[in-house]
Amino acid sequence: RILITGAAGQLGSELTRTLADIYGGEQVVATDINAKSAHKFDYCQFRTLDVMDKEAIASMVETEKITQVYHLAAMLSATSEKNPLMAWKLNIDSLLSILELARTSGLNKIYWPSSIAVFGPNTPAVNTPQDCIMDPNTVYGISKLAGERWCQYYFEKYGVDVRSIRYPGLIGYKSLPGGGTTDYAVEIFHKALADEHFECFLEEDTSLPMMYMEDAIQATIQLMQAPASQVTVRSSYNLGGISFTPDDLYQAIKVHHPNLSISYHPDFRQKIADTWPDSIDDSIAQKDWGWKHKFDLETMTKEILANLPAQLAHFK
Ligand code: VAH
Repeated sequence: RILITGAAGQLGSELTRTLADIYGGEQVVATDINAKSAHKFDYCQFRTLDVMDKEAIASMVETEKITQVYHLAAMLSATSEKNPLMAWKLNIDSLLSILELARTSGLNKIYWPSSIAVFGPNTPAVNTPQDCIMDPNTVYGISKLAGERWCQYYFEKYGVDVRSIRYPGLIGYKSLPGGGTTDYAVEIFHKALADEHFECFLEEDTSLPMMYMEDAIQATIQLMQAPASQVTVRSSYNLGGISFTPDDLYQAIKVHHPNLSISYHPDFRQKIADTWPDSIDDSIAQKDWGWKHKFDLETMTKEILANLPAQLAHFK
């Protein structure tokens, strides 16, 4: 059976649904620290779980007969800059608890998300390679880089089958914007539907690697279903999709919502975004497990604008 931590988060709320669709709701135990999230998971099992409580994780793995863990609970880049030591503890201590559990109690597969945030100011910014200089200077990026090293260590030293993807900025319509630097690209859609003015916290020409959530979910499933022999990267796979600037996204949305207006007010998140690449080389993921992204800026924009209105009712 599958345990998901941080199931109520941006990635979790969509990945949990896909895992339940594939394996059946009975096989999926969604967990989150926020008990109020329970209503979102009527299609599978839900339990509250604080990933900082390693005993609680261990006993849940035992009682629920868990064989795989998707460990998604984490603090994202912007929030982490406001709580550096808490972010480090949450992001790393919880990962180590789960890697240790996999080592000692034989969980047969672990998934853990990394991020393009592992790259830093001296990383080649265009078509960033799988292996290159990685000098993150954000708390989130430091924690994700350290996490990748721990994943590779537990695979090489103990044979733990842990797999990971360096996600670009993920954009979906099923969760509200959170503490991510790329969440401007979620927020703008909500403003477009309300025909409002969007105050963007990044500069208009800040190009970042981004991906529609459905592509990210498919990549995750493909990686987790690939035979172990095909998984040649045990730190974390580069994954590329589309790269765009806030102005590119604004123009793509404006085609459908001409009343949307925008102004640019860069804040502390601009400094985070400035250290991240413009585009990613994901040729190894393509070769190892047949990765291919489906959505481009136009098709993603259409898909979100078509589905967000009905979803808004769920956010009330
Ligand atoms: C963040 N959405 O902004 C996440 C992601 C590449 C960005 O890691 O923190």
